[in-house]
Amino acid sequence: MRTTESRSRKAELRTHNCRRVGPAIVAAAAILFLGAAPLAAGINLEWRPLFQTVRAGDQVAIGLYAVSDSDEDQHFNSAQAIIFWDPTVLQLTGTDVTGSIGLSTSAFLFGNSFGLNEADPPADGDALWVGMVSLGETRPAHPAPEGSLLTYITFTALVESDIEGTAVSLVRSVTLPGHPTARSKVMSGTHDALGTLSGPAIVDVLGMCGDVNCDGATNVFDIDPFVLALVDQEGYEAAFPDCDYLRADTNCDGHVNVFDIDPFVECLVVGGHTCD
Ligand SMILES: [Ca+2]
Ligand SMILES: [Ca+2]
Ligand SMILES: [Ca+2]
Repeated sequence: MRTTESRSRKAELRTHNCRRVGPAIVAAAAILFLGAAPLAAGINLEWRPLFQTVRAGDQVAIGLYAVSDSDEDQHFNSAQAIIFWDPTVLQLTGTDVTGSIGLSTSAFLFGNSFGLNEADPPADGDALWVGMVSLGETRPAHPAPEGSLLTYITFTALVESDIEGTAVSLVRSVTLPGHPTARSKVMSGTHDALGTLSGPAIVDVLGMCGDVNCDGATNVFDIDPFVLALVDQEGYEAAFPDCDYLRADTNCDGHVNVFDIDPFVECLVVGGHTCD
């Protein structure tokens, strides 16, 4: 069960998010860079989430960028990235190359020899993405901060995430039982030019708007729980011990009160109300 402190922090987070979130959009993402810089020039792989805060049911798109670690463009002809995520929170749906630098292939190739892509699309929290340009061609990895968008990796947010958000990670190598070792790579000719991998992309998934009884849908069955939360927090928490009381905070100001009634009705009637 969540503590009062964590609820309070969540309220702060929501309030913070609400100030700057359009329809489930946050412009910037906190990206941590891990690992020592390579000795030779390299091409780094870096996450840049398109949206950092979403609601359950929303689409999630995380940009995968190739970033030259020198002041000059570096060229490559293919790349692959091992991706880990929490499949109970996010469902991988595929890739989207809209606005990318143009790859002839951007895919999770089903049944690859490393055992990572066990389904199409992979569903168990680990996958190997492969990107290739046409034979004989190369693409530039621009220096930071521009970088080069390889592809978006797309997910559907299934459920509300923990207070810390849910992490989507880039992994340098992994060995699954009975399979050869898979490695993330950026191939420049026959040379692997991979530099560093960025830290995890963190996506904060908020509960579905107006789903105050936590059954995954917003409908008339949420009305009584909403009213209960409004008038009797303890009663609500006793009746719905696994639900976050702040689900009733439909205007995302960190409090549950009469000012949440109109936004709740909006959630109920039109669905998908977001805090903007
Ligand atoms: Ca897998
Ligand atoms: Ca509900
Ligand atoms: Ca409120």
